[in-house]
Amino acid sequence: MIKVLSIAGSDPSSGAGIQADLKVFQALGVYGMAIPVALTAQNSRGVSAIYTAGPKAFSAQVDALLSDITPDALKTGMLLMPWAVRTVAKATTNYGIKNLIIDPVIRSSSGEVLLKPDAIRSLRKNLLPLALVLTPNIPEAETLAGLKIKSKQDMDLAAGQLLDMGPQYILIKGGHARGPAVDTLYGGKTVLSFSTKRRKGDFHGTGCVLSSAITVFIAQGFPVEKAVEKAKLFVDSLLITAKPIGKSGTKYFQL
Ligand code: PXL
Repeated sequence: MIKVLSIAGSDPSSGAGIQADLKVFQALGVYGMAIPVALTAQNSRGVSAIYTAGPKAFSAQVDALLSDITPDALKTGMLLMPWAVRTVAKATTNYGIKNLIIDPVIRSSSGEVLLKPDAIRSLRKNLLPLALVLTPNIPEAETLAGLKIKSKQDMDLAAGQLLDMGPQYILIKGGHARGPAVDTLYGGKTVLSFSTKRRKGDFHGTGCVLSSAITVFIAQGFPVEKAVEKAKLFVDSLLITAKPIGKSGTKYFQL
């Protein structure tokens, strides 16, 4: 049985965070596991409060799980605190986890901080060196690389700087720019662009669902290039059928 683990925040509306990740794992036919590092209070309008699991409760979950079960791939989402980043980094090394996919969630769409500044520093220093794939959107790539991305050249430069921090692949997601949604995958010898149609509306959890799907396909043994291609197609099919479920117009995926 192929097993994948998400370490991320909880979203009770279940369009993002560990709940969305588990739905993707289920939909794609692998055994999904999840450890919440933080609880968000949120609905379709945005995040209204954030609480952490606390370092003890978090480490206890990580050690209990990983001392017994080794996932074929691990995905991280909202980590919030530096101790969470350090615990994940230690666990990845100590428990010999091979495929680490990092979705460097820094802010929610509504602007709440989901990764504190000292956690960003820890992510750069402790976690990025262990990553197989890092999946920033443009604002996250700007923050992590420390430069503004206004052109394709800037994006190439940011990707180069991020690769220097250790991940084997960087997928920069262009969904927040105008025009078609173009994501670019940078690896040691690879630069590949994936273009999909821009779908109408505001969507909740697109980044979580994409990185979870990439995680599944990598756990199943696909090379990173193929895993990203398949995950993009999966997300695009979900964008087409997404519907608003709450009082805001934000669309949620039918998973
Ligand atoms: O989509 C970013 C994200 C990830 N994880 C959790 C979230 C959000 C956005 O709100 O709440 C738990």
